[in-house]
Amino acid sequence: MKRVQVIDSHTAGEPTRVVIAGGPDLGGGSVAEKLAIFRERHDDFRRAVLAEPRGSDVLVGALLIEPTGVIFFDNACCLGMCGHGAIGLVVTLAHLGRIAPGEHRIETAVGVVTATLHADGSVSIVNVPSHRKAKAVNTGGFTGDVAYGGNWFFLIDDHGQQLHRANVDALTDFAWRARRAVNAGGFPEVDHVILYDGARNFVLCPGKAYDRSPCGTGTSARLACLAADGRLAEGATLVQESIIGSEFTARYRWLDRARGIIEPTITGTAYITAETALVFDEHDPYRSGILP
Ligand code: PYC
Repeated sequence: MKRVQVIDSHTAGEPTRVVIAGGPDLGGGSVAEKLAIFRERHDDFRRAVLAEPRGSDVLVGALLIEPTGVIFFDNACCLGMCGHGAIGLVVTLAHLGRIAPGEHRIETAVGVVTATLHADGSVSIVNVPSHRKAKAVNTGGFTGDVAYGGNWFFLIDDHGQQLHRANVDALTDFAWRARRAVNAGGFPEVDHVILYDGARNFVLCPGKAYDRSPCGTGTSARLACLAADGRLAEGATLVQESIIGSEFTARYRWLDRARGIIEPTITGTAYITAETALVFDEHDPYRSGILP
């Protein structure tokens, strides 16, 4: 029987499963190079760790690349960056006694981010450079901005939907159709959709699960749009609320104002929920997860 050691946490309600031992050998090289090998040769591992019967669609995986690198993945694919997941990783490393309050460098597949573990347990992530690619894209009856914050997003303010938790089925259906429309409309890279109602958002992730947190990379993309439109000043605080009412705070600084590139900082809190070993029995027909 193979065993994989994991620590589960949630950040603002969104779960992260950090694989701390028993992951596949991805050789030497950068995290981006390791991600390419993970994607190509170890998709069964991604599924086995996250899919039913061991996991659920909501879980986001984080494969720890010692000492502080990480590959993020979800029920559908690998993610470039993950804001809530990075906060969960930092709290996990602190829980293991491997890091102390202060600043830490985390290498992700799309660049290095800087995490600060504060004395009160909250975590700030200085994310990868973020920008808006296209404003007011109108496609298939949906209008929104396309922006990058470590992942690609279609951000919609004008949608006529009720952003309440009781309405997640309808929101999921709407956002899924919006994703198809924006992909068909010339933005195949977009795999997340966000709907806004004031401070609150609804985020649909690539595998059709909705983000219980306000989404760190999505909030970074939002900051890039607000900055480009002059709707939020450099250094000012944005409070971003999720569909379940949890919050991140966020701010940005300009990296290149002429090109609309910002450096976002996202702050949130994570809590450990489990320390466990996943067991893979070679006789179990569903050891690699139930395929969709
Ligand atoms: O917090 O960046 C994030 C995120 C991406 C997908 C789920 N959460």
